[in-house]
Amino acid sequence: AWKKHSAREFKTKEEFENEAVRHIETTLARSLFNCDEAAAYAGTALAFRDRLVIEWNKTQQRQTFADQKRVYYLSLEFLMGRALDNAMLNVGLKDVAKDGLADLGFRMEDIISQERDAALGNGGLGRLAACFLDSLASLNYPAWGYALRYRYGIFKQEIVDGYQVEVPDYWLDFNPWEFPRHDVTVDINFYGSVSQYVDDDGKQRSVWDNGEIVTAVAYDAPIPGYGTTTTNNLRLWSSKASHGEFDFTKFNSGEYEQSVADQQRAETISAVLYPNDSLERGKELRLKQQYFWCAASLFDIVRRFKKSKKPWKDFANQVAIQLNDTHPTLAIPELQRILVDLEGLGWDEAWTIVQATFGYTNHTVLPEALEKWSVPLIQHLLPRHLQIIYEINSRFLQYVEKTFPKEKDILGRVSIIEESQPKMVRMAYLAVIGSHKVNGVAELHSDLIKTTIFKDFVKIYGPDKFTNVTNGITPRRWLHQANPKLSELIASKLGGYDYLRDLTLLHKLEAFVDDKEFRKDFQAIKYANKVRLAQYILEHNGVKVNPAALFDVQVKRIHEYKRQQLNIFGVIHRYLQIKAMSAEEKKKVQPRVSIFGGKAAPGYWMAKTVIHLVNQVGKVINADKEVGDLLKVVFLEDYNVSKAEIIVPGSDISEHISTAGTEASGTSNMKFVLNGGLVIGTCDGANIEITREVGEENIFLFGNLAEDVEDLREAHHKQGFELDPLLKRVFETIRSGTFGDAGQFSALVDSIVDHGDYYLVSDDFKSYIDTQGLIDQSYAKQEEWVTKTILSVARMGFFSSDRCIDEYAEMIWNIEPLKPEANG
Ligand code: 26Q
Repeated sequence: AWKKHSAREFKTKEEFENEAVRHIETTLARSLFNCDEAAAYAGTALAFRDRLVIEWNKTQQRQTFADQKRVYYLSLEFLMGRALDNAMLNVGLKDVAKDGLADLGFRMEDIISQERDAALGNGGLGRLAACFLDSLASLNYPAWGYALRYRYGIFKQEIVDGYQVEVPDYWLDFNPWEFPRHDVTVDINFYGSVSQYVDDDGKQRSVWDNGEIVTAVAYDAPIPGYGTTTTNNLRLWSSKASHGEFDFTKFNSGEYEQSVADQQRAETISAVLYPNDSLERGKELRLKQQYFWCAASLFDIVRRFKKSKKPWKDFANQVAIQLNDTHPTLAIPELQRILVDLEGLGWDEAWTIVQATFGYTNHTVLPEALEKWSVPLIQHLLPRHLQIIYEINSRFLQYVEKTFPKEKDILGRVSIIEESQPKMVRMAYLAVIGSHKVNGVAELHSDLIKTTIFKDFVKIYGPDKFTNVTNGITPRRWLHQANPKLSELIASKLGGYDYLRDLTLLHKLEAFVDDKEFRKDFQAIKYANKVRLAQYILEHNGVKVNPAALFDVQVKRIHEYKRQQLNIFGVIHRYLQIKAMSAEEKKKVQPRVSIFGGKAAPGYWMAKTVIHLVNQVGKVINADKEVGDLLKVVFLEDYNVSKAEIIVPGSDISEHISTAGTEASGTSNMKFVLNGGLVIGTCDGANIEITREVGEENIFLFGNLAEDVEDLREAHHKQGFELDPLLKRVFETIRSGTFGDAGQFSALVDSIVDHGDYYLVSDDFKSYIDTQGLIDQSYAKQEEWVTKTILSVARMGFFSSDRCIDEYAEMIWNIEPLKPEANG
């Protein structure tokens, strides 16, 4: 008889050492003689992995037997970062491992940094999905994530001569956190044709076949919760040639190359994450990725449902599927196809199930970022789905016509098909029509989608279909893991770590705002985190910065709408001011370090120009003896999750300065404030709600409001506009060649001077500069500053992704937690 399991539940450092060593010697077949940091990492990871696996199996079994509704989070991106630290903190044995590693001669930080980031995402949307997984598990919701197992994550960024260079991120050499499930496969069809026939009951039916088949193989990763044994599943699909496809006749008859080429073509589907976070239209491979992933995930979900032997009418009581942006929208026609073509349900019966199953989260209002696919491309790749999309559209338009008979233009406006040349499928409209709820990610954003891109749909469906769920972040990674000293200090005041599971408890910190000891400790922790960041900057940029200076950070994807150009123009302005000062005046200047980081999409020239300018400006300013420590400018290479964990706690002020109305939410703003930093920001995205929570005296807001943006842009075009005089001086400096050949930066300057300044850099410049001045003054009054930061931390409870997940569970998914038994 099989023993139930052989759990190796180490509790002491000796037991941990035994487990780690056993793994190094047997699982890895390595001698302890040459146990380097990589081996120590592997041994530690495998020891903790064993702990997760046991709870993972129990959780999955419990969820299967519980027979209650599950949520499936479909996201093409999960920006997970590293897993070991998270696993150790969740299991609750990080200190034990630390002591054990010390016995073996290793430092915990060195071992943790051996792990490569799982960088399966671009930025905010992908990291949000990762925070959601953490909260879903921590709150005991039965939930799965589904995505692709990209062989290459987001590229690694190198800065060479001030320019971004992209290097492939092959991350799978050693990944102890994934479990291949070679027995869990799904065959996915592409291309081919549709034929109609009449079935035995006289019903008209469609079949899609004669296409090309690619096999999806499941790879699973455990997602442990904090303070619970619930361990959920993240399932990633990898593509490979199907057995039917890999043609052995070809193989044997000497067409070896062709047969290997076919195999490689199949594997290409899951090869690489697309590095654009604003759309690059029309790439067939991207559409193939989307369908491959949606079809494999839905097959898996339906297969699981069918095992329960429940009738189809129960499907949406068992299954909630959340669409993270429009990337998984093909799941809608795919489920309709499964129900109608394969399971024989009637159209209306199936459609009711589809709508009740899906929820759609929108992350942008920028028109250029709304996904569209050409009708000929879908026709070619997914002929049956195109028919289904047309049928969905025609029934929808009939309804609209009946309901609004007097409105002639509405049909063209809301049609899923854009009547362009070629015709395009508007994925966001399909997602709205196929879901029962649509949500934006911050209040302003949710209001904006209702009055702009989805205005007609609010009229058609009523306002209740549209809702808001303001984004959040997991306090486990973004406070406890990234800033253990602050987490510990807070716990010492609040009587333990309960606040990590209920972040609203942070409000109790307000009582300590005047506590001298606490203030001193709080300040010392910020200083220590700045020292650590300064060391990092010295090591990686060769620039020595003073930890006592004000650290001003802007780290995020590089985008014109996020306005890193506004920041660097502001830095140049500051430089010009310092250069014009007498020695006496210089003494009054608040020293600053301007820290930039972020990747540009490889084909986004304007973004790459911004990176180049930042580097050139840094080169000039950092070498200028007249400036010295008063101003330093650094660009941190290859910004990613694990680097954010060092950068975020080391910031005094961070910049969230998008043109009002363009940043759906932003989530790093929340991370910075939670770590005792303040924000300079526009009235955009979640900045508005952060202001409401922390109080407007604790945030530095500036710039035009969203409601004025349209008028300003129109005025630019009709009347032209007067360039802000301070900005003009900045441009003259750039044009004079101070930062190298001015021609290199002309596109950037011209987009403002000659092409209408779409992102309102000039309109907001004065207000930005003035606000930076206020920040200098406020920072100089350290006691006032510390009060602001403590009160802000105390008021950040709302921005936990736990609150966010509870809102989704209640308003959109209608699911309940499934707690492990008390002894489980
Ligand atoms: C789509 C089609 C083809 C290729 C790429 C894409 C693509 C990929 C990623 C489009 C967009 C993205 C990512 C978008 C994103 O990160 N949006 C951010 O989402 C955050 C979480 O809600 C918000 O906080 C940010 O405001 C929003 O910009």
